[in-house]
Amino acid sequence: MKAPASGTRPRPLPVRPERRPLVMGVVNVTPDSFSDGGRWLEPGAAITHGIELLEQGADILDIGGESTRPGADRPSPQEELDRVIPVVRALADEGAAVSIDTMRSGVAAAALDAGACVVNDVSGGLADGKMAQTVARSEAIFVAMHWRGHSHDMQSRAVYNDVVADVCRELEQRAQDLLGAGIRADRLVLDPGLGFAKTAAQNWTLLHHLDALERLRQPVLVGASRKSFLARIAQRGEEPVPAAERDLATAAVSVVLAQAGVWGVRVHDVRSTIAALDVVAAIEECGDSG
Ligand code: PMM
Repeated sequence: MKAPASGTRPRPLPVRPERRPLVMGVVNVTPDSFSDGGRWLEPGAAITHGIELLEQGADILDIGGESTRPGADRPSPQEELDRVIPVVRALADEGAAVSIDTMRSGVAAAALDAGACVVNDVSGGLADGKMAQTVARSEAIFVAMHWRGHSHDMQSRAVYNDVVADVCRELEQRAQDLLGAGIRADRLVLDPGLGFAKTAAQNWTLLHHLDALERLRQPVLVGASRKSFLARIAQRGEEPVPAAERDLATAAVSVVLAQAGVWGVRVHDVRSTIAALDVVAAIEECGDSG
């Protein structure tokens, strides 16, 4: 008898552990992502990498086939499908909670069918008018990120009166539209979109005011990992710290995010963030025992 397609199996949704955020490990199946472009472009390499991240403690694997670094060109829909679907299917079949990082409803639908249980859309559904209904028809969690436009000109949109108030207002509007389109409130996660139409100073300001995001009353996911605003942390000399060497700074941000009570953190190096989150959990636990 033929095995059922992955998408027809019941898939438990990731639930935040009591003492730490969920850890979403990044698997970029792209030639050009800013921190790891090309390393996991072959499906076999991406699958092996995903399994390594699971072994390191990732709760969710976020599979993406389109680089969103400033100035990046978009792959065709078929190219994106060809990159991500074999990887989604293989990792879902391994039992992983798989997230598909896409702005295209067709890619989201194919990934859900292949076993994904989270749709992570950096445009929050704005780039494709069919995204909200596609996700609403499924049982999946939808991560809606704050977004002001595609990568080629997004940095010109980093203009705010008050970055915290403006991002919160725009995210709140997005949440209302998505809930109106049928996405369930208990399946909607919001993300401030660090680095997307934001300067380094604006990213730091958002991290300083995480309480404002928590007031939106939806779970919050934050992706700070290896982003260029971390390039000055631990810099010695003239050269900014290269992307692959920003994991300690990323883990420090994960601590701050955990202390703010976020739902999830999206990181490339799972090991260092898990160690950092274990420290936060151990301190909280000892508070309980007096
Ligand atoms: N950042 C990137 C890609 N996808 N998704 C969410 N929800 N939040 C983010 O901050 C985010 C994302 C860009 O980083 P990458 O190119 O290293 O994946």
